[in-house]
Amino acid sequence: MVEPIKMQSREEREIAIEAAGFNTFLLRSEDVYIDLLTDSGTNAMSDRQWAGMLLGDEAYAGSRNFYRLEKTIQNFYGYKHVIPTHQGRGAEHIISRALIRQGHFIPGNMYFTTTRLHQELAGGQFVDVIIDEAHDPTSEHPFKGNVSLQKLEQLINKVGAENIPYVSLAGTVNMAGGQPISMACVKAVRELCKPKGIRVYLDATRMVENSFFIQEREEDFSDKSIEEILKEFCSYTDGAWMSAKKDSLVNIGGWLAINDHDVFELARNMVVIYEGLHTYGGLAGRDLEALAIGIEESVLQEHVRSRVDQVRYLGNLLETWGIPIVRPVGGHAVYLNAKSFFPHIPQSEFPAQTLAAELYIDSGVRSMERGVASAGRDEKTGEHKYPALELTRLTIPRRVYTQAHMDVVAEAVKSVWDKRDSIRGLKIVYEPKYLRFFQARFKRISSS
Ligand code: P70
Repeated sequence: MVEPIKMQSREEREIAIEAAGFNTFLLRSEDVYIDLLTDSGTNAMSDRQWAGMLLGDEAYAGSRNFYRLEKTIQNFYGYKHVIPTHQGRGAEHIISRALIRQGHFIPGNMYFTTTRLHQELAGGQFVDVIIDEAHDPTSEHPFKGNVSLQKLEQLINKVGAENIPYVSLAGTVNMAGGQPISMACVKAVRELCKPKGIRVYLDATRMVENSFFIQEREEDFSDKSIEEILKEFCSYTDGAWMSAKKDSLVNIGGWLAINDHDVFELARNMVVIYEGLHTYGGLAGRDLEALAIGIEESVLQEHVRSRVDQVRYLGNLLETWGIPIVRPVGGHAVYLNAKSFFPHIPQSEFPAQTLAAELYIDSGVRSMERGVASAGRDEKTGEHKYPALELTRLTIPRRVYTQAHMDVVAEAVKSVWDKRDSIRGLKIVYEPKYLRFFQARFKRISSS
């Protein structure tokens, strides 16, 4: 799909960002020139996917498209049972409610906002067991998404295996900068957990891109296909939830896949309360069809390589100009290190939020904060949680932008970089209780 984009004046953008409370989530899409807010649901569908949309079987129950999707997920991801959901968080909700009880602990390779919230709402507490290198934007570790087995083992010894319903693993860890987890690591997690009866569940949202990094960086995988690597990785886990809006190249959709029949039955029962019947899960038949086709296209070598290389192209350009980004460049986005970008803005004044707002004002490029605003507040003290990483994410939709767009984006970032010393931070003036970054409003801190 091709869409006309509009370039506005700086004055118009100043007005738009003020009206949006300096929050890029509150901008109108019409006011954006190049939209790098997210790679979620913003991918361009192929001719085959659009053709598939016309083959929607919109029966309430037992749609043909569901059976095709079920088979495709079984083929490519290898899980036994499949439940469609409207998107990723619908699946997170169900798996969390099905397995987590009050007082449970859920270890994982760094939090993700919606995942952690659903785990907490179900009565659990998320515990970060990612390796230390993940919190260091300059570390060149090839698998910064890896779990620290030592941290995981310590937690198990401390709280007891019976209080850990599952380990929550994610492919290309979003909040760490799109960093992959290795095959050796998932195997080791499996070996540690299996004898203790702890399940391993996977956030498969960007597991295809993770598989590409395994192929590129891990010994013994360079001659394996993305498809083979994906399936092997999933085989060390008991199930997965998925936001299909990313890897799978659709505008909407998700799923939950589970090997254990009892857990599957429970989840399949819950889906009818919250999403829809278990053969559509809040999606239309045509959406299920586009998703099944998207999965097949998503694992193609040339597609994944050109996608990840485009992200790296942008990252490399910024690096040649000395602009601080998270190293190595991740799978779906370039993450600007806002702490180094604006050393004069304390974290309490939202450097990453400031950078996202300034980039928009300067050039109309929309990005997303991934720092203190995203981390939220500590339940007990009410204080901001201050994450080590304070990042502004330039997220690249799949099959949408060209290399020329990347050049424009890089120059836009450079332009803010060149005047960074004159930029002041923000204060928060409104915040909702849940996932505040989506709807919070900010004001500029005045110079006096
Ligand atoms: C993004 C989107 C969604 C997402 C994810 C991972 C690793 C689950 C989900 C939820 C959208 C988003 C969500 C929260 C905050 C900001 C942006 N990520 N797991 O842009 O899936 O959105 O389909 O419910 O990245 O990174 P869904």
